[in-house]
Amino acid sequence: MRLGRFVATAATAVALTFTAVGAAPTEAGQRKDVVVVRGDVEHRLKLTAGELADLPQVTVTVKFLSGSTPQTHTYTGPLLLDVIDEAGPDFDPAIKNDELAHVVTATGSDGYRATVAWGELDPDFENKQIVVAITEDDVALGDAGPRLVVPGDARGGRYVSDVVSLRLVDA
Ligand SMILES: Nc1nc2c(c(=O)[nH]1)N[C@H]1C(S)=C(S)[C@@H](COP(=O)(O)O)O[C@H]1N2
Ligand SMILES: [Mo]
Repeated sequence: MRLGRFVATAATAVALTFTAVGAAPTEAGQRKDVVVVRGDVEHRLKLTAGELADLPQVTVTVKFLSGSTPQTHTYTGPLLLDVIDEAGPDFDPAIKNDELAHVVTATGSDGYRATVAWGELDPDFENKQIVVAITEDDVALGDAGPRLVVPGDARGGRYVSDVVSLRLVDA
């Protein structure tokens, strides 16, 4: 086989591997160590774990059920609010409380998604300390990737692991 043909075949195999994981290609194809902040923002951002670590850090200790197993963990990382603020939320001042009609959807590298409402994290409303965690129990998440932490949730469903995308959406 000619080398060119071999390379083309290998590239096809890689492409098929990517589509096989089931996530939207644009998100499954993101580099594992970067979180993209996108949607209704003034400038799309790509943040590494190092850049997440440069934002003000908060620490939260949370309990949630993973299936039927109770979990207690301490997480550190920036507030989701500060991460989105870095990208500049594009709220319309002409629309009354436009921010309260927005949500943030977190997507994991496996395509798993969960959404929080802006009113949950806004200091003028629930002011929940929703965190984009970069450490769990004092260990860097590193290759495991950042994790969305939603204090108060009884179940772990919104604790999206290996977050690759945070999208601000007008719901
Ligand atoms: N990326 C990703 N994150 C995820 C999930 C998933 O399938 N993919 N499952 C969620 C569910 S349903 C639960 S209960 C918790 C489980 O967290 P644990 O694996 O740390 O126990 O992860 C959440 N985060
Ligand atoms: Mo779950």
